[in-house]
Amino acid sequence: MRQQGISRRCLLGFATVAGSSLALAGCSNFDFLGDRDNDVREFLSSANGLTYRMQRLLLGNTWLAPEYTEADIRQAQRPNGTTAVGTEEYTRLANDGFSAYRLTVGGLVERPASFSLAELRNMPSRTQITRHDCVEGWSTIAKWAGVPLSAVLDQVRPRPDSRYVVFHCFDNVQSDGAEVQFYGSIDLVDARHPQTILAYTMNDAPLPVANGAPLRVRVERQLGYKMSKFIKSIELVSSLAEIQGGHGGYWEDQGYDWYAGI
Ligand SMILES: Nc1nc2c(c(=O)[nH]1)N[C@H]1C(S)=C(S)[C@@H](COP(=O)(O)O)O[C@H]1N2
Ligand SMILES: [Mo]
Repeated sequence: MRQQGISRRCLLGFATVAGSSLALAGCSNFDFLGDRDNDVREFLSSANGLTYRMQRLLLGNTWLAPEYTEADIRQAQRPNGTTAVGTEEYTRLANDGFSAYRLTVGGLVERPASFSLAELRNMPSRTQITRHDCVEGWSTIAKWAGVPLSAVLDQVRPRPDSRYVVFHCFDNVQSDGAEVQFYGSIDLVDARHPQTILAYTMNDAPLPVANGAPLRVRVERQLGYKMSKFIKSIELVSSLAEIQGGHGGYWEDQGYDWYAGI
């Protein structure tokens, strides 16, 4: 009975604070989150966490982003963020048409593996014409083809304790006056979503360098900054707290929301 009382109070508390940034402190119902992963608990109690939970609650996990037709492609995909990578490592790979490129996938997986572009192209593929929304306020429609991220995950078998997919990228970017490697992350729900692909073509041509060659992720239910370009490796993790600034991505470390649902 006592337990029930607490849970009703917490539910009321939850309804009252929904939409604000008040913490869900003191609710024993949510303590399981603290036991498993402290930063997740902290995240879920933030305003961004509420948006994320509400969207997942109201819309479910399986809805598809709108897809368009060839006729809707009215202009080229506008390159944004990093559009060229000057490192020696990347230049060497690019000069050789990325024939020596290998995507390494590791972290909390049963079978760490690496894949050449040819191997990725021989896996199942998905083509989709979708709208890219940048947080800066512009949108473009483009056609993307690539291997579903879920197919890659099936090969490496994420361990039960993994929660997030982290993309480590080839480009270096400025953060507080220092040079850091661009990175991003999504959860396993988005990672396994049918429209989440590792794209290697754009508008029927090999992915241009400006748009993230040789491989960039498409996460169609979120904003452009969540779609890491120039992917070098993928890491499965249980927590984002130990990676760079601890907020799950370069843009997130600069203050952007981790969940950028559209
Ligand atoms: N590695 C990397 N990925 C990135 C960025 C970046 O600077 N570096 N910019 C992001 C932003 S803000 C946007 S809008 C899209 C731009 O993709 P596009 O160049 O294909 O338009 O890439 C995202 N992914
Ligand atoms: Mo963006």
